[in-house]
Amino acid sequence: MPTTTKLQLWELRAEFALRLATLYGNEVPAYNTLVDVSREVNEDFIRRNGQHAERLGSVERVTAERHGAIRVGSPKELAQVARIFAAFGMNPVGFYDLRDASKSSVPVVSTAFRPIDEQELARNPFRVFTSMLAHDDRRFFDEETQHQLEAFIGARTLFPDELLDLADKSAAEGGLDEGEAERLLDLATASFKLSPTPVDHDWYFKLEAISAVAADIGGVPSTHINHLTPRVLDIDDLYARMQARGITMIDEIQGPPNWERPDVLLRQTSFRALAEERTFRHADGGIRPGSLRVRFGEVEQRGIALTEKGRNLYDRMVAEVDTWLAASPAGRTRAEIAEQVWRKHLPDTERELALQDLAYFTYRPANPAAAPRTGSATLRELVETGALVPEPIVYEDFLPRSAAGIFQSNLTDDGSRDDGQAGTSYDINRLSEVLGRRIHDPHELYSAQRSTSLVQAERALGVTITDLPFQH
Ligand code: OOG
Ligand code: NI
Repeated sequence: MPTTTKLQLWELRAEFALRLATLYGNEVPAYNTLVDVSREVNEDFIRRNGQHAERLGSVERVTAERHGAIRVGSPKELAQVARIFAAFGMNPVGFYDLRDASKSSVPVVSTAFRPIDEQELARNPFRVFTSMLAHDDRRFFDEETQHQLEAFIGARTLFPDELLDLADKSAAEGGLDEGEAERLLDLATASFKLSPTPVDHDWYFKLEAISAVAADIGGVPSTHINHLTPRVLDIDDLYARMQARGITMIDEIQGPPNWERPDVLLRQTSFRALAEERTFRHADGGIRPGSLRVRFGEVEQRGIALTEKGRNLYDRMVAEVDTWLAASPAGRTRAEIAEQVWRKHLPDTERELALQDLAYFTYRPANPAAAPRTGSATLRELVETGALVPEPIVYEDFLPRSAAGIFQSNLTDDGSRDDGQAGTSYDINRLSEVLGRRIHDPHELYSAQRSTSLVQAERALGVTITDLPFQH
C-alpha cells in the first residue's frame, strides 16, 4: 500500500498563514513594505539586545508570526468560519464587543481563533480576529435595513461545502494527507480572496452611510482578509521607519505606552492602505469602475499577559490617563501622560509583576540546591533564592479598546448610530451558542499554564508552595 504523509494541524496552519500572506501581499502591496520594515526592525533589535530579545518568543516564532482579521455577516457564516479554523487547530478565544468600545459606528461582536496549547503556539501562533455583524442591533439598523441585510447575506455562499467537509475531516482526524491538505488550503485561501464580482453601488453606499464596517461586511457578495499583522519587537522604531518612508501612520500607538520596563499586553498601530479598484453595478444597469478604501496595514508588539488583577489595574490606569488628559493643557500627549501613570502604578520588574500576581508566568526550577529543605516555602522565597525562575507568558489575545481605535482611525466617516435605541445583547455565552462550540476564556488558559508549571516545580523541588497569591 502506498504510504502518504499526513500533515498535522500546525503544519496546515503555518501553510495557511503563508498562503494568506502571499494573497494579501498581492492585493495590498503596502503590506509587503510593512513586512520588510518589520524584518529590519526585528533584526536590529536582536543585534542590539542579544539573547534577551527572545524573552517573549523565539526569533523563528516572531518572524513568522501574524494575526489576520476577517469579518462575516451572520451567525451561520460565523459558525462556518469556526469549522474552517478548527481544521487548522485554531479555537475561539475571548469575546470582544466593539459596539460599545467605539464612539463611531462599529456594529460588530468578535472573537479570535487561535491555537490554545503551549506547544501549538510555539510551533505557529497564527490567530485571526473574527467579527460578526450585529445586523439586528437597532442602534445601527432600522427594521427595513435589517431585513435587507438578512436577505443579502442569506443569499450568498462564502464557503463551499467541499471546504467545510474537508475542514471537518481535518479537525476530526488531526490533519489530512497531502492531496486533501492541498485542496483544503486552496479552497480556504480562495474564500478570503477579494472578489471581482461588481459591487451593487446603491446598496453599498446606503450601508456605508450607517457604517463603513457594515458596508464592508454586508455590501459585498464575499468576504476577504481585512488585514494581516506582523509582530515586531520594537513598535516605536517601526513607527518612525514607516513615517520616514512617507507612509502616514495613525496618530497614536494603541495600548500601553513606551517605557524601558517590562512590556505587557499589546501595543498596536496602523496606516490606511491605498484605495483599491472595484467595479460597481449602478442603478441604471451600467457597470463602471470605482474604488474603495477599506483595508489597512497594522503592526503589533506583544508583551506579557496580565492576570485578572493586572488587567483591572490596566483598565484603571487607562481611565486615569483619560481623566488626566482631558484636564491637561493642549500639547500634552496621551503617551506622555500614560508613561507617568504607569510609573506610578506598575512595578518595574518582571519578578514583582509575577509575585504581586499582576502578570502570568511559568516557573522553571533552576537551582534545586537553593530550595529550602523544610518541605514548604513561599513562592517569593523560591524566586528570591533562585530555586525558581519566572518565565513570562506572552499575551496571545487582543484589546477591545485598541481594536475599536484601529477600526475607527481607519474610517473616513463616523457613520451614524442612535443610542436612544436598545442594543442587542451579546456575550461570550451567546456567541458560543452561535459558534456551536465553547469560546475559551483567555484567563483560564493562561492560568492553567501557570498552574501546571507550579505543580511540576513543586514536584521537581520536593516542596509545597504556601502563600500563593493566587489559586492553582
Ligand atoms: C478588526 C480590528 C481589530 C486588532 O488587531 O485589534 C484588530 C478588523 O478591522 O476587522 O484586528
Ligand atoms: Ni488587527
